[in-house]
Amino acid sequence: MHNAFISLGGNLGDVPATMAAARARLGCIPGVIRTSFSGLYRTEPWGDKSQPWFYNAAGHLCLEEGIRPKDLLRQLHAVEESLGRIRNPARRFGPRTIDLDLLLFDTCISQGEVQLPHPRMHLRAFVLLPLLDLAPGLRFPDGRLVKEALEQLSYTQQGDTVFQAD
Ligand code: PH2
Ligand code: MG
Ligand code: MG
Repeated sequence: MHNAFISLGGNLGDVPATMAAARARLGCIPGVIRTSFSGLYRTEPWGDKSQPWFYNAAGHLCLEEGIRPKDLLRQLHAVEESLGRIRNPARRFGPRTIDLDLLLFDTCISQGEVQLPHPRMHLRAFVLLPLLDLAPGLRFPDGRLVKEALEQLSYTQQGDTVFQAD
C-alpha cells in the first residue's frame, strides 16, 4: 500500500461545495483504498495578493500497490478539470475553482515530471496546518518533521483563519 498526501485549495465559486465534490471524486479514483480529509481553513492569498481569500484543506489517500505518483497526478488533474478548473499560464498563483496538489508520496523524491515533495509546501502555512491535523508526526523523505517546517514560518492563526505574508 502507498500513502499519498495532497493539498486542496480554491477561491472561485462555491468552494466548500466544490471541495465536497472533490472529496467524493478522489475516493472513486481507481486504486484508492481509502481517504481522509482535514477540515477547511480560510487562508490569506499567498504569492498573488490581489485575489479572493482561499479555502484550503489536506487529504490522505491510501493507494494500492502499483499506483505510481505520475498516475495519481494525472488523476488529480482529471478531477480538477471535471470541477471546472481552467489553467491560466499568465497567472500561475492566481484564482482557481479547485487546486489539487500532490505533496508527498511515501518517501519518494522527485521523479521526472512529478516533483516530490511538493517544492513549495514547506513555505506555506495553508498547506502545513491542515496536513498536520491529519498526520501530526508526518516527516519529509529526508526525515525532517513537517511540524518543524511550520515552526520556521511567520503566520497567524485565529481558529480556522490563517494569515501569512509572503
Ligand atoms: N494556492 C496558490 C497560490 N496562493 N494562497 C492560498 N492561501 N491558498 C492556496 O491554495 C494558494 C495560494 C497556488 O497554488
Ligand atoms: Mg497549488
Ligand atoms: Mg496545482
